[in-house]
Amino acid sequence: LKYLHRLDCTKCLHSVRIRYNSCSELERISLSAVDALKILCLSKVLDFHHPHQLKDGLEGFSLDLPEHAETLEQILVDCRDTLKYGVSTGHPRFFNQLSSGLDVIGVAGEWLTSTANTNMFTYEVSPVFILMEEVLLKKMQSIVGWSEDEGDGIFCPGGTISNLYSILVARYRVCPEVKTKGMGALPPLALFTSEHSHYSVKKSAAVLGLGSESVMVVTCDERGKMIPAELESSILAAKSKGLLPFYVNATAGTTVYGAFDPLAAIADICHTHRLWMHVDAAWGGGLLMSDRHRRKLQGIERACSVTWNPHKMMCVPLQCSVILVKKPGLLQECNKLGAEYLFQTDKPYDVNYDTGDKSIQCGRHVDVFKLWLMWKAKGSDGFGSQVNKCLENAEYLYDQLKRNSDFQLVFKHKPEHSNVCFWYIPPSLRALQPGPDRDRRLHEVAPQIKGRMMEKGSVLIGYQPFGDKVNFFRCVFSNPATQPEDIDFLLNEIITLGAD
Ligand code: ABU
Repeated sequence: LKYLHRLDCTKCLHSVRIRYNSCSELERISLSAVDALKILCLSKVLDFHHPHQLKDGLEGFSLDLPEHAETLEQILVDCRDTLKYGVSTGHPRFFNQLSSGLDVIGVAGEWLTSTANTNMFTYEVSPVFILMEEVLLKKMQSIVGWSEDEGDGIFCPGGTISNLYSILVARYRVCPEVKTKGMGALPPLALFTSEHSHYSVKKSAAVLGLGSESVMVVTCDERGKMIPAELESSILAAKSKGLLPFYVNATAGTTVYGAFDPLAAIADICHTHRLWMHVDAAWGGGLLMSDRHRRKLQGIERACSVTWNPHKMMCVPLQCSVILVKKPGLLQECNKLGAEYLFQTDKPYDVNYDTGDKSIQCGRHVDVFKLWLMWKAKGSDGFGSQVNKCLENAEYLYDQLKRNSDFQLVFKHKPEHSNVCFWYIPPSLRALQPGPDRDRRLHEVAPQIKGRMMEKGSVLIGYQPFGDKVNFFRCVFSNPATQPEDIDFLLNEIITLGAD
């Protein structure tokens, strides 16, 4: 290939690059490149409508169910409109959620999974998928750093359920009678997690009958990392109140700041107090795939259990989440009920492969195939490159924000993960002194800009308050299709939409 030509859109920051050998070839390719550019420029992240508008029906799109079958043409229109009025989470300018992107191999995997239309409870009906699950779990356990004879686990519906499993199994370990006798068999328990951890820890404690107040919230540093000395004193305080500490959740990649708790120091404390150490790496687990970034999870190998969501940083289509448990057999012991109609012991094959009784579900969706297929298509190093690309994007945004005084970073450190948190300071607020009045007005900026963004549909980013910090934007990168031009577009869009 001799030459490279770049076509830029005059209205936005999109560009396409064309490789060509001759002038006539450039002319020919340019026409289709212009078309591609137009599609990119015109395609929206979302075409927002309020619930009442969608419920009332829009231009031939009705949610109502008919008495009689619709025509094939109408069915196709229904499909098109379902996507049209939804949100394009695969768009390179969708920065709203930890899971984004659209991997074609993953989509193919999901199609095949639906075609197979089977259930993960027994080898009898899912022989290939059950073995794929075993292979993937082993691979992920070895990446975590567990030895060949350690490790168990199961794919389950999302990080919250994975975290719930970790508490369930940890509780069973300290008091196996809870399975048959219930909460009456338990002393008052205490569990520990950081103030920046995911709300699923408290939710799981509530669901499991421990109560959300049994969760002790440990203070973090300015960067959002759990402070080990605070954990230690929290454990001692709980003991002095007559509670029995049994479980610590450390987070590898917090939801808002993308912080990594100091896993090795937390593991030391868990060892001293004989506590179950869980690592919620739902978001940060993907960094284990990158030679450049996996050191941020140093100490994860000492965990008793790990949550890891490939549907986040590895861009696997939703849903794809695992709970890994270091001690083999514990999951099965904790959850097994041995329903005789399903888990017969006299089947004509090794019934250890009827893994469904490890689960708290009966029917279980096949989430393994798309991940297995993507791993085949990319290799471990392909996932590593994707992760590196997303973190490079975060660093690019961080650098842009640092040099633009219209923006203010929520914490000054370089991002450890792909989360970048910042305020936009509109012209009307720039002269105000820091204080309650400025805070009150700044709190309204992100939601107002986001509302305008949703109406326009050109880009989407999340915001939230945190602790004493008023609403700020959180930009996250998990879509390797995002380019620096998309990040420039985001910042320009915020400036444009927030000009007043
Ligand atoms: N744990 C769910 C992540 C939510 C989010 O995308 O921010």
